[in-house]
Amino acid sequence: MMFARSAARVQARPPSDKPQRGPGLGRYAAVLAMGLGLAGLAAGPCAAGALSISIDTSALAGANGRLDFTLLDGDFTANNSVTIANLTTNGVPSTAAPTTTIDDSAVLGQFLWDFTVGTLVTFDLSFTTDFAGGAPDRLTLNLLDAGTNLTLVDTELDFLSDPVPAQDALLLVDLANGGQVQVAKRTDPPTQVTEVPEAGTAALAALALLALVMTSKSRRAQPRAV
Ligand SMILES: [Ca+2]
Ligand SMILES: [Ca+2]
Repeated sequence: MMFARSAARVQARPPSDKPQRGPGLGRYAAVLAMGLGLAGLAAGPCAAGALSISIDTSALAGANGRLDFTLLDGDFTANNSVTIANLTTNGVPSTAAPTTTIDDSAVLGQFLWDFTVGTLVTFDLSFTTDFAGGAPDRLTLNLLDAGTNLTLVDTELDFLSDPVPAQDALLLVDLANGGQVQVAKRTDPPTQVTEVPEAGTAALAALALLALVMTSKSRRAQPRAV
């Protein structure tokens, strides 16, 4: 009969004016959203030091091209590397491009890849972003004429007076603070460079958005105290 008395005491309690709020989905969603948001902020604009790039080379189709990935040391410390992976084109490559890592241990790291230009080039970059002070190390991507080594594209990314100079770059990545990325916006002939969000970063953002939506719905569904 102990159970019966306990049940009676519970029933005898006056009902609370305040709605009873359990842990609920909303609280977990809020914690998840906060965690994902903080993770995203900590990762910075180039989360995990990785990029996927596509270049529309339609205006140069048929040219004898050379992609020039150059990593120049800016902080006088051997502390960074860049890996180029999944480099493909619908043109005619001179060789299948292997996954290649260049570094700044000899001041300049360089990877050249020749191909008959088609309409599209795509590749993935991953890189470290150590910075010892002074000028950041800089990755520069140029599209050159393989016969003359002169640029095939005039771009606005001309920084000849920078500590680590660049000219007519299609892409620049300064290896500090998570990676400062610049893609060419004004190109002649038109050569659109598109930075595709890294898959992991996009998934993180989608999860954070989903968690925020769940939080909002949960709060709307809860009864309001009067
Ligand atoms: Ca360096
Ligand atoms: Ca220029």
